[in-house]
Amino acid sequence: MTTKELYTKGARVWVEHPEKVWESGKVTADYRTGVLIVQLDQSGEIRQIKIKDEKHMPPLRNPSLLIGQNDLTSLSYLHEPAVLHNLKVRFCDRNAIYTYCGIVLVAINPYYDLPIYGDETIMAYRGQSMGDLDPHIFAVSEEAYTKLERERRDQSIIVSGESGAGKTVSAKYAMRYFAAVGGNASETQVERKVLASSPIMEAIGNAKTTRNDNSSRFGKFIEIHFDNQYRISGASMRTYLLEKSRVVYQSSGERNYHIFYQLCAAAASAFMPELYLDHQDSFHYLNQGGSPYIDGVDDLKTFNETRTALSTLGVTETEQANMFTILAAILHLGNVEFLTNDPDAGPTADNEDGAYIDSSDKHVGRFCSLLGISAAELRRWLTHRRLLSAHEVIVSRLDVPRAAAARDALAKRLYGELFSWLVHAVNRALDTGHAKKHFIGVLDIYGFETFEINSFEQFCINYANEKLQQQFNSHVFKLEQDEYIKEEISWEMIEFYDNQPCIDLIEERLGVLALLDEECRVPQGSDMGFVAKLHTNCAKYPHFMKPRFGNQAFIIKHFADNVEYQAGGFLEKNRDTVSEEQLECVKSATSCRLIHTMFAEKVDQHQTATLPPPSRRRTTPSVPVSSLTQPPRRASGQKQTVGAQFRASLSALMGTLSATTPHYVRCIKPNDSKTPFLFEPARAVNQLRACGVLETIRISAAGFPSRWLYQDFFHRYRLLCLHKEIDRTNIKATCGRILAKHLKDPDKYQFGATKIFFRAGQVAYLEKVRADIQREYCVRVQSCVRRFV
Ligand code: AD9
Ligand code: MG
Repeated sequence: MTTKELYTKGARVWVEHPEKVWESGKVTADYRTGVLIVQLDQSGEIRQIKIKDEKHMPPLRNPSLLIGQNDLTSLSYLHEPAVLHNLKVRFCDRNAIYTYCGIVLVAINPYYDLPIYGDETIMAYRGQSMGDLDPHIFAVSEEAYTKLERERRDQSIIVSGESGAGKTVSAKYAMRYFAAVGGNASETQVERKVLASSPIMEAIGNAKTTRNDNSSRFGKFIEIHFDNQYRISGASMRTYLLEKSRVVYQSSGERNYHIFYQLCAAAASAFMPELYLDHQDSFHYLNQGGSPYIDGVDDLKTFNETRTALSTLGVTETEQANMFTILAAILHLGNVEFLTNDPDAGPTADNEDGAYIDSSDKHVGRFCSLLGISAAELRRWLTHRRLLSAHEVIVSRLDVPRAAAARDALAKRLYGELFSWLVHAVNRALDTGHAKKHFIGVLDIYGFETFEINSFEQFCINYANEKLQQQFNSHVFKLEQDEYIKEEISWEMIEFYDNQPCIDLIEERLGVLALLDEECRVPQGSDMGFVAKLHTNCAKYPHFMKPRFGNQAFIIKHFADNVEYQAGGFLEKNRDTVSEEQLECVKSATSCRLIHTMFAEKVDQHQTATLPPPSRRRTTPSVPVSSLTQPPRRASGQKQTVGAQFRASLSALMGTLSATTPHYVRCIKPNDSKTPFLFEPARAVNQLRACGVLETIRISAAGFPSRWLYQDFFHRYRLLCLHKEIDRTNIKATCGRILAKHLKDPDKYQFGATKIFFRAGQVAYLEKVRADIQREYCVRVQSCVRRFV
């Protein structure tokens, strides 16, 4: 069909709109060259649209038959407005939050508790194939479970989307599905433990942010293991890059990790008075955001749930008490204040910039008495550092900003170690000692992020998303093209948008990560030095850009968006170092055994991710072992930078995922006010663009996005041929006759073994022809009736 034939009077089109993104209209006069006249549906306004290039005509609307379909690939026109409109109709008019987009399940956050997650719904999906029931996270989970059985190949469910889009909720429902269908009701009750791991991880790894009251500040991949009978036999979890900076700093409106507020709420009801806890607002590490409560959340109640979950996972009372001691100690550490001069001696020439702690500071004392360490030693090393020169050891006093930074680094390290230990404890509980035969992995990782100010955390998060997008692209293309091969249609393999060049910019020998590590190694390395190195070495990469102003930032052109990163703090965050002297103090603790276990195990979250699953690490699962008495495992070799560890853990994750059959869930956040069923097109479209859903659709559009079984096609379009052209013994040939008559260009479709494959737009055209024939038929019948009457 030519452009002129498509854009005739009455054709329905989409026109760009600044807020609605797209609005619908009708062509009021047949298209001649250069101008298209459109009347907008809602306002009635007439628009003259200048057409500079016929490749960029306003997109055509799909016939109404196709609107609201379960699967977006059944749309004839697979462009952005069509996708957006279809999702909106389903979401707003039908409260349908799930839609398939080919192999991707799109889930729009309803901010409303729908009655669609009960056990009866689980049972309804059990044993059904994906297309038979409405799209649902349970349908995807069922598909993964049956594929595991049928293909005996490990599966994964990869959940993505921006903050607050519903990833964690979706991941939890998927796990609940597996627990229900794969539970073995044995005394190990591993499925109960799998579910109990969520409240624990949320207590220590989730926090209120401006975007989400329960935002996960780490990534996680949970493997649910199955035995030969496809019953759950155990599980394991890997975590990725916890946002440790939150322990010491929160932006306005945000909170620290939930567990701290839970603990303070418990302390208010006289829980463990020996922790010297007080109202949360009295702690510097908890009050910076100025927003200590969460609507609808009772921190005390959640604290009790956290404790129950800890007990379910076999974390003993002593271990729990030790955990709370460390958490309380961190809060007291945060309240240690540094003064600019010695309150006892008064300012002197050589110490006027130095940091001092007032002798009456009760928080140092509390920190030390909680852990059982020497207060004098700690006081000394909170305000001094040791420098090794060629001939001597110099001890110098820190200035106040440096002392505060060192104190914060210690708090972050303590929390990070506690987090890792808990991950380890969860793994210990989920490891039943049975060898895993198969697994289904559920990945709930932070989505692509871009803020006003983007730092090292955003860089890592976006790098992870680049890797996932690459994995997604290659899989989608592979799957699509495999189907063409299976159906034996003639097909020239197509190239797809490959984001490898962006990954090269980050990973290559002189790429961002390597240059950052190099700058961290040089003695006088600085954030500015790092940016300068980037600007010299990376200009040759097409995905690198220098900002127009300033020299403290760099831009990476990610697949989802261009992001400007401020280099300030990159080095410190990548090094993640703590004063050795302070660490030694902490390690000398006599009242908290968990400290020794934590540091002895030496599993920080990045290393956890690259370690083999616990089932292969430990061999004595039948006797419950307190991790306080577990033998220490020391990491060998030099400390890796955070960037290097993250890179290794992502590479291990990609290796794991590529050995599985993946199932993708893309979560969409439809508005920022958390209003139930409010769909803001501009918000939704940004996410669809960023998470690659439209890209997937474009991939489909390059190929044959619509497909019909021969029988189904014949059923719908038999009107398009004469009675004598129908051969019921050979439906395929009949379909061929219909198509030869109406689609003159043979490139627009292909005959496969069981299906006909159509290029984008063809089904819409056939629908139009069918509607015209029907109308003509009606007119003829009416005139016959009139004549007869
Ligand atoms: V983040 O990247 O961790 O900040 P997530 O994980 O994508 O984010 P989350 O799953 O925590 O978002 O969802 C945010 C909130 O949306 C939840 O606390 C619920 O209040 C709400 N939500 C999400 N999905 C659903 C749902 N299927 N039904 C009802 C939902 N509410
Ligand atoms: Mg989350």
